[in-house]
Amino acid sequence: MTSRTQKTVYRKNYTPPSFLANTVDLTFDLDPSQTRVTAKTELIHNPQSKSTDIVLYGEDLELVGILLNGRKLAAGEYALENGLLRITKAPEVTRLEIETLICPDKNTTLMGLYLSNGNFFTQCEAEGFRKITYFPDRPDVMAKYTVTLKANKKQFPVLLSNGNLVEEGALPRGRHYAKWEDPFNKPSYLFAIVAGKLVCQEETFTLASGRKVLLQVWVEKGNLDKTAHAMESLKHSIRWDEERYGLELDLDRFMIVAVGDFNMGAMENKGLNIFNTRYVLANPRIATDVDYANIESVVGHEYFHNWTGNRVTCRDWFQLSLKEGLTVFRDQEFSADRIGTKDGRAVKRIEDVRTLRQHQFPEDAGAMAHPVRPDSYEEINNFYTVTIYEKGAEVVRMYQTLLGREGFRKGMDLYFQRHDGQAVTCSDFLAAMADANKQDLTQFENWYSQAGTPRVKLRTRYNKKAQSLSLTLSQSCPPTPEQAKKRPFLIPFAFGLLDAKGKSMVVNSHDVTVRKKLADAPSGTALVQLTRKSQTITLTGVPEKPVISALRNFSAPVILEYDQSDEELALLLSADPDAFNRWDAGQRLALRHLLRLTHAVQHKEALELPSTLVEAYRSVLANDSLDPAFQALALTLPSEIMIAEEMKEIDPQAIVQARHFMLQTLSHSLQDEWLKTYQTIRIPAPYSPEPDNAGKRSLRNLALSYLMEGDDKKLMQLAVTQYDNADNMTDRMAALTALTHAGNLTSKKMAERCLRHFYREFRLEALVIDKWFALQATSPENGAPEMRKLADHPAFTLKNPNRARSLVFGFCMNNMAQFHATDGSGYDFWAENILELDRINPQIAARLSRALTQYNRFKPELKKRARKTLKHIASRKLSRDTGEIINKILAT
Ligand code: B3K
Ligand code: ZN
Repeated sequence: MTSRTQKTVYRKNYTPPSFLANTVDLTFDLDPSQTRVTAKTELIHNPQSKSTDIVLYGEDLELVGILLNGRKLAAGEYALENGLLRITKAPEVTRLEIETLICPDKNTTLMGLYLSNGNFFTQCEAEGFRKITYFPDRPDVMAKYTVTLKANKKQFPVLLSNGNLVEEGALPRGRHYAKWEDPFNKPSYLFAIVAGKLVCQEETFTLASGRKVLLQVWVEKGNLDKTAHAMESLKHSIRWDEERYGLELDLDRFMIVAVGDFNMGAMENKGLNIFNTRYVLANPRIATDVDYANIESVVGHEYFHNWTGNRVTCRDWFQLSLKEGLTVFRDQEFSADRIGTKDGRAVKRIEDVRTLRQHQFPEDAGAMAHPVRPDSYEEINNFYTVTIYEKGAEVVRMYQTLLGREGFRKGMDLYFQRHDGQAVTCSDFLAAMADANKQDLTQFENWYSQAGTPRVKLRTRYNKKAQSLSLTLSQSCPPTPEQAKKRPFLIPFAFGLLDAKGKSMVVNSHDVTVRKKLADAPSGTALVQLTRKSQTITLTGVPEKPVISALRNFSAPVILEYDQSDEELALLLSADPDAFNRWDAGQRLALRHLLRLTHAVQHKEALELPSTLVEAYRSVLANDSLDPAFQALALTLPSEIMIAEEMKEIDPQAIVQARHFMLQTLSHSLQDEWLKTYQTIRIPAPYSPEPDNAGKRSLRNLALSYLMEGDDKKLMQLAVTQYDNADNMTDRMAALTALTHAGNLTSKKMAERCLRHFYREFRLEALVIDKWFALQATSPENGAPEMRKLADHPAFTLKNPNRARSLVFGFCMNNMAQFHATDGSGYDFWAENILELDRINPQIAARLSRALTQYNRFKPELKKRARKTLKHIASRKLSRDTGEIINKILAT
C-alpha cells in the first residue's frame, strides 16, 4: 500500500503487507488533555512480501519511544516522515513496544480518540487507528487485541473495549482499570474504546443454539428512557440473521453505545458498536416513525457487519463495497421482512429505490462518479458514498435476482466457508456466487468496474396477425470522469404483461426464463438476461396488444427509457400486480407532467394539469384495499432533485414553481378526498411505531400537507390542532412541517407560534432541536439571510456534526430554490461554512462540498456564479478531504 505522502492511491498498486501482526496489547492511560498509549505488537514477516521493512502509519502523535525486541531504538534506527514510520531490515519476528502521547480534547475531527460531552470515544474506520499509535493500519493486517484502560474512577466510571471483560480493579490515586480481550482476529479499523459516565439497559438473550449472551445499550444517564427500541431492534437482528442466513452471534457480549458527536450513522467495532445518538435514542415524545424505522435498520446494519465485514473483511479500501454493499442489502432485506403488512416488502423496496434515484443517480452523473469498486482515491473517507453503499446493495441484489434466493444463500455459505477470518476482494465474493451456482458470472464484474448509471431502452412491436410481440432491449452507459467507453453490463430485466383490463397475461417465449421463484415477483413475471448492447426477444401467443410492466421490482439499477402513454401508465398504476411498478408508473406519469410544467414555467406559458393524472391520483386515494403506506408513497410527487435529473439544463426556480403548482392543483381538485382521508383514518392509541400504524399516519399526514397548500384558515387550523394535541413526535412534526412549508401568510403566523413553542418544549433534547433547525433550513420561504440568523442562534454550533447537518446541509442539499438563488447568496453561505468546517472537521466539510458536484448542469448564470465560488474555495488551504472534492468538481 501507498504512503500518505502520495496524493492519489491506486488499486492497481496494491502489495501485501511486509509484516503481519499476531497480537496487539494496548494500554491507555486516559486523560482528556494528554493520554498515554503503550502498544506492544508482535509482528511476523509475511512470506508473501519481498520487503523486510516494517511500515507503520501515524498521524498527530507525539512519539515517546520505541523498543524493538526489548531494546530501545535510537533516533537513527528508524525513519519518521510524513506520517510514516519505517524500520528497515527488521527481524523475522519483531516485538515492538511503542509509546505515544495524544490530545483527545483538542481532537475536533472525531477520528481516533476524542471527547464528546466529557466522555471518551474512538472512531477508527477507515484510518483513525493511526491517530492512536503507530501501526500497520490497513485492513489486511488482522490481529488479536488485548486492551487495558486506566482512568480516574469518578470521572470515568465505565471503561469499555472490544470482546470480553477479563479483569478490573482499583489503582492508586482514585484511578481504576479494566482489561478487555477480543477472542477474534480483527483489523485495526474495528478497534474501539469508550470511557466515561454512562449507564446501560441490559438483558440476557438466548441464541437459537441455546447459548446465552449479554446485550447492552449504553447511553448518558438522562437517556435511559430511550433505549428500549434499540434493544428490541438488536434482538430482532440477531434472530433474523440466524433464520435467514444461519449466522450466529459469535461473542458472549454485544454492546451498543450512543454518542452525540459522531461523523456518520454508526460503527460496527467488534462487540462494541458505537452509534450516533440519532440511531439509538427513541421514545414517542422525541422520535418519529421514520426515526424508529431508521434505528431498526441501522442497528441491524451494524449487527450484520459482524459477519459481513468483521469475520470476513476487506483486503484494501477499494473493496469497501464488499462489506458495505452486502450489509446494506442485508439490512434492506431485514427491514422488508420486519414490516409484515400486505405490501410491506414493496413499500421498503420503493423507499430504497427512491434513495438510490435521489442520491446515487446524481452522484453517478456528477464529478464524483466512481465505480462500486473504485480505482483510485485521494482520501478514503470521501468514498463512503451512496455508490459504494446503495448501488453496491443493488449489485448484491442482482445476484439474488439472477440466482434466486436459494442460489444466493448457497453463494453466501460458500463465501463464509472459503473466507472466514480473511481479508478479501469483491472478486472473491463474485467467485463464491458463481462457483456455488456453477454459473459463469464473468460479465457481472462490469458492475464493479464501471461507473455511471446504465440506460436501458425498450422498444416493442406487436403483430396482431401472428399474435406475437417483440421486445428490443438496448443498453448504453454515459461516459464518466475517468471512463469514456463502457462494456455492456449483465442486466437482469424482469417484466410482465397486462391486458387492456389490467389482467396479467401469460408470457410464452424461448428467449426468457419465466422463473416461478423469482424473488419478490408476482407470478407471470419473466426474466431476460440482457448481456449484449442490443437484444430482441419474441413472445408468442399474445392475443392482444399488451401493456408492458417493465423492470419489475426495479430488477437492475438502471434508467429505463420506454415511452408509455398516460393511459397505459394509469392502467399500470391501478392494476399492476407488481406493487413496485404500480408505484413507479405513478411516478413516471407525474414526472412527465412535472417536466412539462417546468418547461411551461420557463416559457411563461399557462400551467395546466391533465385530468388523467388527477383521476389516477383520485382512484389511488379512494382504493382502501391498498396498504396506506403504499398509498402515501404513490401520492408523493417525485422530488425536485428527481425532476432536475431529467433536465438537460437545470433551472431550480422553475422546478420548484412547477412542483408547487402541481401540489396546489392536486390539493384543490382532491380537497374533499384529502379531507375525508384525514378525518376517517383512525389510529389506535397509545402510540406505537409498528408499520401498520406508521403507514396510516404517513397517509393521514400526507393528506394534511396537501390540505395546507390552499390558503384556507379553517384547514390551517387542522394542523394547529394536530400540533397542539399530538401525543407523539410523528404527528407533531408533520403538523409543524406542513404549516412551516405551506408558504402562505396564514400558515406563516401559525407556524411561528408553534415553532417557538416547539423550541421551548424540546430545548433539552438535542435530536429534536436538530429537527427544529432542519425544518427551518428546508422551508422554501427561507434563504441565506435567514440561515445566517439561525446560525447565530445560541443552540447552533458547527462542531457537532448533527447540528451542522441539520442547518447547513439541510439548506444546501434540501432547499433547491433558495440554495441556488440567482444572486449567489446561497453559494456564499455554503462556501463560508465549508471553510469554517474544514478547520474543525474535514470529513464533514468534504461532505458539504458535494452540494455542487453537478454545478455545470445548471443554467448559465448559476453555473458561472458557482464556478466563481468553487474557485474561491480552491484558493484557500484545504484539507485533503475537501481539496479532493472541490478540485474534482472544478475539473469537470
Ligand atoms: N463502517 C462504518 C462507516 C465508517 C465511515 C468512515 N468514514 C459504518 C457502516 O457502514 O456501518
Ligand atoms: Zn456499513
